[in-house]
Amino acid sequence: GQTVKLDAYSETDFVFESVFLTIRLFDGSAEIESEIRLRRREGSGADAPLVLDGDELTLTFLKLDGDRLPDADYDAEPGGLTIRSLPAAEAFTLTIGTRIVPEENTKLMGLYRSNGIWCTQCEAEGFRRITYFYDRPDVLIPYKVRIEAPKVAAPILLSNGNPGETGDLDSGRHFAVWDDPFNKPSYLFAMVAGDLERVGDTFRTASGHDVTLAIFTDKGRSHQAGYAMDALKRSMAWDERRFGREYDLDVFNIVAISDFNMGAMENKGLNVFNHKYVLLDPDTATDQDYAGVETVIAHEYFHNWTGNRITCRDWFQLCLKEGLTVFRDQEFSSDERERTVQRIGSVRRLKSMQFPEDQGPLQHPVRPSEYREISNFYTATIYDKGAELVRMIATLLGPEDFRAGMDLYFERHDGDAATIEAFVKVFEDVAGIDLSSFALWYHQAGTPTLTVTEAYDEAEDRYTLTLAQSLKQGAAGTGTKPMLMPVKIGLVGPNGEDRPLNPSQGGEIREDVIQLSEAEETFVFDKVGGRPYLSVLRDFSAPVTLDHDQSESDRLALARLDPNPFNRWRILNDLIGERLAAAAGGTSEPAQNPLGDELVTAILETAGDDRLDPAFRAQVLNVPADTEIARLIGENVDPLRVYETATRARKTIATAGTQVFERLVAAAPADAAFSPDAASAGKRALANAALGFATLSDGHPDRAFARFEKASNMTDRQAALAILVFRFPEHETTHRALDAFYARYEDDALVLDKWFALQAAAPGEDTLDRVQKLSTHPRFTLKNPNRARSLIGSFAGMNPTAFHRRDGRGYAWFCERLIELDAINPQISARMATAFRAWRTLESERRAKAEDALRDLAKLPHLSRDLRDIVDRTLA
Ligand code: HT7
Ligand code: ZN
Repeated sequence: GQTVKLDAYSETDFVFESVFLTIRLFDGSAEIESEIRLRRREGSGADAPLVLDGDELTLTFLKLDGDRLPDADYDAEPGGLTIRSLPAAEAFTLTIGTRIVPEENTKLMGLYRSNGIWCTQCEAEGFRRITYFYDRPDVLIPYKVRIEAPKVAAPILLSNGNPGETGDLDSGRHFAVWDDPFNKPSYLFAMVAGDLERVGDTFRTASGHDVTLAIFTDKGRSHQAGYAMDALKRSMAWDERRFGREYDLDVFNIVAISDFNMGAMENKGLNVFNHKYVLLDPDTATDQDYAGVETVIAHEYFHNWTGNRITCRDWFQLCLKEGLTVFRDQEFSSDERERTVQRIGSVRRLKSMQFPEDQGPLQHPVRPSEYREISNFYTATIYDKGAELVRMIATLLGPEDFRAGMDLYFERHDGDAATIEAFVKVFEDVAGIDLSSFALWYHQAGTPTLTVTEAYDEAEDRYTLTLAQSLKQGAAGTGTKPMLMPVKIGLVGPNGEDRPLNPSQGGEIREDVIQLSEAEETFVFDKVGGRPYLSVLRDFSAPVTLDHDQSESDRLALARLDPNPFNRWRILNDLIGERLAAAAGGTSEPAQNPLGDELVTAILETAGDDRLDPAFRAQVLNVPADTEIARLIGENVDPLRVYETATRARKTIATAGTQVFERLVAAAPADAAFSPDAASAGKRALANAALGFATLSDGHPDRAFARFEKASNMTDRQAALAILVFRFPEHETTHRALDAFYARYEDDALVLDKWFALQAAAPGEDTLDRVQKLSTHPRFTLKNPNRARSLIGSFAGMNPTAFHRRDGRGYAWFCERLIELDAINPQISARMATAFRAWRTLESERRAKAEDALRDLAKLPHLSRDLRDIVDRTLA
């Protein structure tokens, strides 16, 4: 495939002014008529042809100002349309007819059918699978859409913008017209037609405009859309409060679809969602699912301003909308829930998903400069590191200047297809500062290391702090210059008080933020009042790896004293990670207690401290994932040894904390009434973590099974089932629970996904045999992305012990599925293949087997461009 390069950007030769689409839906095919008003761009050659994008298209006719074009004037291929001899100066109308087969569209890009419903997914390059077009984000025009469809199969007809005329046609058909007054790029086009159920509501904007809200679901599921509607209204109100952004159309529609490649899509006025992020009730969804729905609803809604009103000039600017919108949804969740716990969740995600990407073969900068397949760039780096960069700007500027910068961004760029440079510039302008060394964060790939050195001179009562930053060259081969970063610190006294931060040398510290810009900077604090404990990188103020040789006693003191609650968690979590990595990375028999007694005591003290938020305590008990420990080890990783070491540590915590865990389990009745709020969810999280430890120490499944049976909600039911499946995979009790779960939920696709996913994630090499068997289950299919992810994705991405089996059978089986999947849906196969990204860090036997598997894949002639891109980059 061809590589697309940032510096090859140029404007289109023709300027599109508007488009009128007529979409005629039939069983078995769809006819599209696209009437585009356009003219040649001034300055582009008078004889330059019009070159339009297409993908697997069939042209049915082509007209210029109403007359058919002679065959000699154009070339129509499935992959593009080139038209010659077009008018030199005046505007004209092209009408393009195409025919497609939505029923055969298994890639789920463009127009496809899901469960009988016609729906579209156009980002990034799906519109070209519907009609020939300038399918690029810098072509912004108003769209008018007329949908015609059979009335029985599709009583509901939706598109972007505001609703217009509707009416009946012959042969049991009808039509609806939609008008979107806002200029938009093709990737934000959407259309849905089907027999859908509707939940309605209204929202009055701050300026008094009434908006009609609706969520459309499959028949019989609308009662599960109430929480999503509530989250939508809270998102709308929050964006007015926090960013002064109001909604701008008369209607806002959401449709829940069961076959969807990603989480959701922010099409203007018509968001299309994976139904996983809409449909919920306590009996079928966990607290994590509730939080996920809230986040995704908010995220897509926030895109209306950051993405739609201001979009991207080209796909290299993807983080302009994604990083910024993730930052906004994270802030929303922090305001709606509990800030520290939310921040812990975001940092965990960053470290478990983005850090490995940034430190491995798939490394790329937040603003890449080239790609082969853009769908492979919807990554943790673009989204999550992109959000961290916005967060750093907010931290560096402070809340007032940050808000002023955002206001200026909206004012200056409303209606634009903008760039990262334009985004950074608004903050330079409002704050009157030069952010060029900060802007390097967008271009330099990799996780910088922040090295911290401290010295205390007792005689002078002088404390010296040196911060140094460094960045290693990685796979992306980008620069390694020092970058401006905010380092939030505190000097903590023995009673947990923050001391003043007035350095006599090193420059001013505003509030608690050091603006580190050099490779190394030293700060001297005089008369500090005794040796302080250094609390550094508070709230994870920069996405770096911390290298801080701090004594265990200082760290354990901070774990108790630090006024910054995030750092109390981080310090314990880092200590656990380091200890486990040291024990699992060595070759000698790991110590009986790899954590050490004092750390275990500190963990238990926090977990048992009723003055602290239960959700926070649950996070302390959630020891770093095996993949995080593997990343910390860095080379010659044996995933089985990592798992065994982590299990040994969990057992030590369980044994030492029997009383704490017994008390916590007893305090949470299994049949308590359910409320999805964050405080109630936190209590369940703590109780279920405690149940896991209690089961580890008593060593039999009865208690988990009893809880499974009595549970009044899916959070507790799934947590108990996970304990059974993970700890006692072959026990008769576990089979009983799995069968009961299946019998209860076999017709609920989203819950059945959980049943597949749990079994695929059960640690141990034997899981492969069970997963193989499950892949022949009548309810298993590779065609539905959620189902494919639940079994295959969960196996390869969440189960290092089974996927990385020493004999290589895990890889062999996975690759066979990958090839099957690739013929159906390349975006999903490519994403799943990233499970190989850490292959070079494995011990030699597994490394060789993984490399063989990847090289065998690379040799196949018919891989999709998506999968080939990932395989080639992983091997490079
Ligand atoms: N902006 C949306 C991206 C998306 C997407 C990309 C590629 C293929 C399928 C897709 N579905 C949605 C999602 C978001 O970030 O809001
Ligand atoms: Zn997004």
